[in-house]
Amino acid sequence: TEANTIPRQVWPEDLAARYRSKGYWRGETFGDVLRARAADHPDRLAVVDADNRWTYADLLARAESAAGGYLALGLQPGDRVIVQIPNVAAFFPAVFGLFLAGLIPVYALPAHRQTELIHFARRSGAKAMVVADRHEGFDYRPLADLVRAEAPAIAHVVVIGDAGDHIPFDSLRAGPALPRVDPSAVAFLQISGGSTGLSKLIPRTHDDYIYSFRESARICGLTGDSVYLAALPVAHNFPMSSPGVFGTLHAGARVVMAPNPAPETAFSLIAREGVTITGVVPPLALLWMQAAARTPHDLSSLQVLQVGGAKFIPEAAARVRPTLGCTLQQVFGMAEGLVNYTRLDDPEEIVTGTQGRPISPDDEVLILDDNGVPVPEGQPGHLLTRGPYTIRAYHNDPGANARSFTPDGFYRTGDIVKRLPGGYLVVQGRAGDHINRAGEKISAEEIEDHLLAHPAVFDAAVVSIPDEFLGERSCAFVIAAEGTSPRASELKAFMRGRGVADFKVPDRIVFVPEFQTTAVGKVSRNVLRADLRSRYLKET
Ligand code: J2J
Repeated sequence: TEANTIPRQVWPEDLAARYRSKGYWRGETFGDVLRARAADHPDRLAVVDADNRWTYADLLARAESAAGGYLALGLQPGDRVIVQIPNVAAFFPAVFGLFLAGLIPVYALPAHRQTELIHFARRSGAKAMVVADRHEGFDYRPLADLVRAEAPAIAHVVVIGDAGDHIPFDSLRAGPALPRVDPSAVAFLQISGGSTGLSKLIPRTHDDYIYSFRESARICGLTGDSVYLAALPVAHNFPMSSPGVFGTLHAGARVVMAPNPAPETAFSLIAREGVTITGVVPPLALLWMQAAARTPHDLSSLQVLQVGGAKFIPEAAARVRPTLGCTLQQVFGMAEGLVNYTRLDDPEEIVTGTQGRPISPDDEVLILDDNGVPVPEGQPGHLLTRGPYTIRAYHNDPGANARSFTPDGFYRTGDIVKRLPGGYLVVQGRAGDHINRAGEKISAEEIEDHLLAHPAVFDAAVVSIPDEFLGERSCAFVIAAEGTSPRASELKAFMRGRGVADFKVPDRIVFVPEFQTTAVGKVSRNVLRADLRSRYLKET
């Protein structure tokens, strides 16, 4: 496919008919959801941040203005628009405006830098960007300029706040009628964690994604009185949809945007806004549990703490209720689709010892050995899945599609899991070669390629090493080019200078004289990485 084709996501006709007849896909768009909530209870608070408190009616009005304004710029329904917006209320009018106009957001993380953004721009054929002015000390406007210089198809940069030379978001005004939007069409492109090479683009439809967060909201017990704290960056699939901010708005409840997930910030918002539910990654859960002992803030409104994105060990899981006084919910999900939850009324050993069970009765889960044969219940194997909200293909990436999907449409998650009675899954590990650093997925290959671009690097291999706090850290083994002796700090600075998300810079760099392997002939990178890990990191 060409970068300029409109993203598609297609299920076989029989399955699509089944998902519709079961009521999973209801032919609703994001725009329909917002319009319905604004009609049901216009005056209820929808979104709160440090500067704004917007009702559902406010939110719809702002989104409609934005939608008209985007189209008046000359953008056409189906065009892709990169969105790089941190946790501020304006995220919602910005993206609902795109949805109402039939435009397709491509969600970048606030941590992404020009290397990642240029890749998203080229791969998606994006025509515009919507960014914040500054957030937490970083200015997103010069970054947008860098991206635009390398991806000239980006004709417009819209800025929330002080726009400088760009288009102020607040200047966008409703114009002629908005288009009809097809609920079975792709609504947005989400970014994959990236197991091999660069991040892939994940096309999610209105029908499939709305099903996933509507059902998530039900499983997580959301009502119109719930208050969800977005502590993680909302561009992540977990705080976006499990049930996340969209599940919260679907339930007609209130979203509170935390500018960062530090305990001081989160706890004061929990107390002030009466937050009932939030979601964090395991390292944050550990930090929060520690900080809760000394906080002056009243956390008693908090009913549910969701933990996901990386493995939460049972010992830590058991401490959630004693320290925070709320119910733990484990969440094991992926931006490609499948999401598992422990249920709020599950017994303690399920909640602390498993990563939950799928959302849908129509989530098909296969657990296979290395030869593709199903393993007996309770045995670990490769997790494959398909279902009413799991993608069948990445956008514009035939190579990744051939690797990541079986001919009958199962997604190869790369996770090693075992299944317990009742369909509960326990994550055992991973087959692929990414590093899960505090829930941020880092592709070893992508980092190796960055290091190899340095003239003093002859070869590089990146592996994960266990970390008590982060879960995993990244370690790069480097062979220096002949006659050079680079320092670790120099290579780290080099990577930062290339404009990549800071979490991708290796935590540790170990210089080795050679990559000696016992195998003969061409050695796969996986074997090489495993060998390096066992030779140099046994003691750590
Ligand atoms: C172990 N590994 C986990 C868990 C994800 C909800 C929650 C998380 C994500 C997410 C998400 C894990 N225990 N509880 O999209 O909607 C690892 C697995 C998985 C990969 C997906 C959601 N929860 N993981 O983390 O696309 O390896 O989504 O395949 O970022 O994270 O990463 P991502």
